Formats: sequence, structure tokens, C-alpha cells
Amino acid sequence: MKFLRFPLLFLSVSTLLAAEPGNTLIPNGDFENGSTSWAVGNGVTVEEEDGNHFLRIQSPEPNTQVQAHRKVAIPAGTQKVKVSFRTRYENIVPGEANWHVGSLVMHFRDSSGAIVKPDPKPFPFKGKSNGWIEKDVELDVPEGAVELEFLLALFRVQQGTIDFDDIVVLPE
Ligand SMILES: [Ca+2]
Repeated sequence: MKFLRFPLLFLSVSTLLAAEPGNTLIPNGDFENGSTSWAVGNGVTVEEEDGNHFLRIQSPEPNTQVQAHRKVAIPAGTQKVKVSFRTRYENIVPGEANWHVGSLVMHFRDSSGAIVKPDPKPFPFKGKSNGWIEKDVELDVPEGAVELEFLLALFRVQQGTIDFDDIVVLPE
């Protein structure tokens, strides 16, 4: 029965990868504790499928900004962070401006709360994703930055739904 061992090995590796990394800088980036640590606006909910929880942002009417946000502390001396997340979206019809789409936007901020440039490039999403997709980016931490702010949003779209899960921020 040797052939059985490969599927079992694969299963255990998958299970390990699904666990929240212990040293992520963004607790509850996987939404398993609901919206704890997140500021969520109207149209934002935490949903559950097969025991997994994720954030859902749904446009209630055209030209409305619907968002969740939070800031996470960047430990002193951190030069780079790797940000990864999963998203799934459907029927996102953009609004009038080119930034009127679904988006994950990040800003570095200094100890006074001011934005520190350069701003990380936003992740724009429109149309549909055909299921969950994974995204990641490595960011240089600008000098003076002490926090990384996350904005998950539908920016004044005509309609649409976007889900986020497994947001992880790892110092490198
Ligand atoms: Ca989750």
C-alpha cells in the first residue's frame, strides 16, 4: 500500500500551510476572530464557509465607498516586510475614476501619524476572480515608518463584492 503515503503527506503539508504564521505582525489577518482589530464600515461583514471565516465587502448602492481598515505596528529596525493575502471578487463594475475599483491599499505612517512616502502600490481588482487568488509583495520600510495601515475597500464602484482572507505581514 505504498502509494497511499503520498496523499497523506500532501494532506499534512497543506494543513501546516493553512495555519496562521506565529510571527505575523497582523493578528486576526485571517478573520477567525471575526472583525476583532478591524474597523469595519457599513456593507462589511465576516462570513463563514466550511468553517473558514473571511471578510466580505459588498457595495450596497452605486458610488459608495465601503471599507475596512486597521494599522499594524512595525518593529523598530525592520527593513522589509512581506505582505500576502487571498482575495475573491465578483461583478465589480468600476465607477467613474480609474481608482473606483476594489482595492487593497497600504500606507506607511510615522510616529505622528503622517504618511511616509513612497506609498506601496495599491492592488486594484475589477470584474471577477473565478475563485480565491493569492497575492504578495515585498516592501521596503521607509525611514521613520512605525506603522503600516491597511485599507480594504470598494471605492465608489457601480456594484460588486470582494472577499479578503489570510492577510499576513512577515518581517524580513
Ligand atoms: Ca480565514
